[in-house]
Amino acid sequence: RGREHLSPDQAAELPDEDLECSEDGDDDGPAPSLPADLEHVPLQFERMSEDEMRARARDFYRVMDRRRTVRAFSTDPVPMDVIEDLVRTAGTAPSGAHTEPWTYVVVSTEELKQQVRDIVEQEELINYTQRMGDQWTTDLKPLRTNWEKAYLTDAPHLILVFKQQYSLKEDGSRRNHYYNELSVAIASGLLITAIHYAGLVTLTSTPLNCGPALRALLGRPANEKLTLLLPVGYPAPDATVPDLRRKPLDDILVRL
Ligand code: IYR
Repeated sequence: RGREHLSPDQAAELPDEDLECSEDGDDDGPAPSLPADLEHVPLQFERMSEDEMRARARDFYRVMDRRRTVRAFSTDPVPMDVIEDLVRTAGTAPSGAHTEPWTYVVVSTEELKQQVRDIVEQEELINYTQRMGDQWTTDLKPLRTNWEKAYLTDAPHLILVFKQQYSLKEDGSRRNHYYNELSVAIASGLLITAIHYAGLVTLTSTPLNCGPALRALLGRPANEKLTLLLPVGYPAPDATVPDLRRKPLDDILVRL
């Protein structure tokens, strides 16, 4: 009868027995990926005063407005337990149907960082000279980027962000990861925020055409696709950044 495609109004017109799920689990349609009897518990939430809210909103904006993308890294070490908390923060992001479709691969050894750099530079040389085209490379000129990626070996850690497009259930069937692209993008925003808040810097690099080679190098499965590569560390003492200005509020906010 395909009653799973009925609207609630149409379903309400059916006799009750037509709507009852059979209990035997044989032919009563798909089972949810989360437990069917998942408990709902009281929300832990404390309201703050409007004054406190205002102060915190302003303070956090001031903190985040100092974030800059940095391309020159110090080789100074950063403790791994700090990186672990940054990844924990990324893992607090909302995700489609709570599928948590992300894997964070942290590369911290000189050998592996060099291998990542070799793969990325080999592709970026082709990207800059052949794939990206005149307009794209011209648009990037003011930012002074090029195919050379010293930050990939200078930064103490590289976080490679993989999106899981699906996962495999125990019976081998695929579990759909709804909105995996958007979920990982939201989580990446949290990760970048956490890196900055912890007093470190990063660069949202998107190594074009490097996904399959890096996935193979790092031994990640076929359901995972590389979306971002974030070097994490301190800025080099002589690091510079382009003198960019952010759009004023009235250019990004529409009040209706
Ligand atoms: N992936 C290249 C190119 C690049 C593209 C954009 I759009 C940027 O904002 C910056 C760089 C690279 O990492 O150099």
